[in-house]
Amino acid sequence: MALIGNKEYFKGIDKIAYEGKESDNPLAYKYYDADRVVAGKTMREHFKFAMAYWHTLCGTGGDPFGPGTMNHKWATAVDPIQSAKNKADAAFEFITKMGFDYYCFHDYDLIDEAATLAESEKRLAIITEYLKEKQSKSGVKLLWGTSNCFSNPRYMNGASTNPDFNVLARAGAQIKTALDTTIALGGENYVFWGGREGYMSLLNTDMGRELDHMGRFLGMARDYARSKGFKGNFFIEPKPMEPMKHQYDFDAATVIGFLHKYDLQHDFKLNIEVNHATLAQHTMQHELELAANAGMMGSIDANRGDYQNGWDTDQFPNNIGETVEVMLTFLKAGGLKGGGINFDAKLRRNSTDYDDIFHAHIGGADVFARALLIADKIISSSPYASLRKNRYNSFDNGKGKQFEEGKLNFNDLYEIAHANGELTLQSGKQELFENIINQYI
Ligand code: XLS
Ligand code: NI
Ligand code: NI
Repeated sequence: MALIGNKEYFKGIDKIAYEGKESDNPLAYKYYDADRVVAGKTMREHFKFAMAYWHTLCGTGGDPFGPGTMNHKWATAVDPIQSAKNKADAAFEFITKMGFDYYCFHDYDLIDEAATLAESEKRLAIITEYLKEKQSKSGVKLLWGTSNCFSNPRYMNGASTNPDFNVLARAGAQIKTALDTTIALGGENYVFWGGREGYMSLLNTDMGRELDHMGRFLGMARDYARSKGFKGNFFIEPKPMEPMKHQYDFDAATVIGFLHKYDLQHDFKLNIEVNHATLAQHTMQHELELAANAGMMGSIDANRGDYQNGWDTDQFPNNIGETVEVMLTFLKAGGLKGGGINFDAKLRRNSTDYDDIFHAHIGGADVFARALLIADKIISSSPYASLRKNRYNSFDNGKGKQFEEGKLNFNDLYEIAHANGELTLQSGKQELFENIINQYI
């Protein structure tokens, strides 16, 4: 396996091949066959799988009760620039070995933030040149960039929603550079996850004013990026809580309303994350349906939470039933608008071998691939689609059709109800739907 950098970090692991579901090789795909065509597109095109820089390269397994358990070989250099280059080498070796086409990052995943803004910008410019070269040699592309405006203590009260204007301005400067970096690397999208855009207590918070600030700030960021020729999508990533008690981008419905209120609906779409849906007490399919109906199903952060303790555990996806539901909505909506499937997921703290990181991503890609095959069969050869459609057939002609066309008034409904007399019950057939899904899994 030819390497782009000088050093091989994942020794003994070759490029992951598709071997089919009969294979016992743990380092092979059982379902993800990148060039296989399903529902008119290759799996590669449907998914646009991406590696998340922060979890895979920067995460070390630390938790509130103990330090990291993983001593990554690419993180040992003392010089921040050398260290960032090593990390980039490891990232591109990994992505290439997985056969993925994309990656995603926060600005300071790429290189450590320096003591001053000016020095941080210099560092980012250096690593951007290095990544450009690695992208062109490997063919790997940037799915989206983003900015970490939540870790540094200066953002403890928020970034664009901070009550101190000077912190807001500082976030603006940081995001300007993150946008420049994303544009320089040909990024296809740019993400805003409002990590600390919310409140810990309403007693000290003017929520209306903070929301107005966030709306204005996002419009300014959009205008700047467009003025620099950025043609991609802006995504908002909803999350209801954590780190804040309440985050303004609570869920898909809240964000869609926000985008319309601040006239951002033409440039912004949603990046929906499984674990965030769980935290909002929704299913992932619910969030996707809302986004798809608004024409805003932009991208997916793939992971899962823990259904027993409700934490944001960011585990790798492996639930086939849940993923089939996701893929039903995905196919019905005609796929994602500009985005892809980013594995925003991390190893468990006690998964400390290098092959664990491959097993995790292989499992994630395979559960999506298997779910795509199943959802395609359910849609194309089971009674699922027609059963669902038939529930609404009273709107397909006659008065129901006139209602949908806006040709009836409220008094018409009154007249129709009287003419109908008492109605017979129409079954929702939920168990039958559930059995069809199970039959195809
Ligand atoms: C955190 C978010 C974060 C975003 C990018 O919960 O998922 O990782 O995806 O800032
Ligand atoms: Ni998350
Ligand atoms: Ni995420």
